[in-house]
Amino acid sequence: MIERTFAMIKPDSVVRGLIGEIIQRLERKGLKIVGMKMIQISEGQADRLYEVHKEKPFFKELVSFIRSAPVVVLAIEGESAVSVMRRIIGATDSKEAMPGTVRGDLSCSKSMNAIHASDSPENAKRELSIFFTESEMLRYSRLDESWVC
Ligand SMILES: Nc1nc2c(ncn2[C@@H]2O[C@H](COP(=O)(O)OP(=O)(O)O)[C@@H](O)[C@H]2O)c(=O)[nH]1
Ligand SMILES: [Mg+2]
Repeated sequence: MIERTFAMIKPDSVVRGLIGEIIQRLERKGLKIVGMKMIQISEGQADRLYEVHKEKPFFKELVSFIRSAPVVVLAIEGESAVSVMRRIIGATDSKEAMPGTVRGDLSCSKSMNAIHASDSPENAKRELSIFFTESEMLRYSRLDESWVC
């Protein structure tokens, strides 16, 4: 099923110059970028994105890290996009993330772990709505679209 998901290239990747490398991996897999912007995320947006972690001891650190430099927010569309993106990004902890995944290849720690991606279709919808209006998610066809299934 064609799904939409939310992803965010985190500040550690932005300041290391890895935006292109990460986007390239998603594009090559056949995922379609339907929305993309580079932003400084507000405290309100960070709170909403990470609301499930509000009670965690690392919450404050997480919000301050995510606001420490710009991020790139992405709306991504594709066959089973939610689970495919989670597999591409890899495990949360850089030490456990498999080689070949974004985090396995590029991330340095459990907190500075390169990229975020929604973990369920429900969260994808909720997270997309924090950063994109419906009209900011664009419609177009990729030439290889019919090959991705
Ligand atoms: N500082 C700190 N940040 C953490 C820790 N665990 C998770 N995080 C951060 O919080 C984000 C959200 O955690 P989680 O939903 O469990 O992982 P994800 O869905 O794989 O990104 C992670 O991607 C990390 O950036 C921790 O123990 N310490
Ligand atoms: Mg998560």
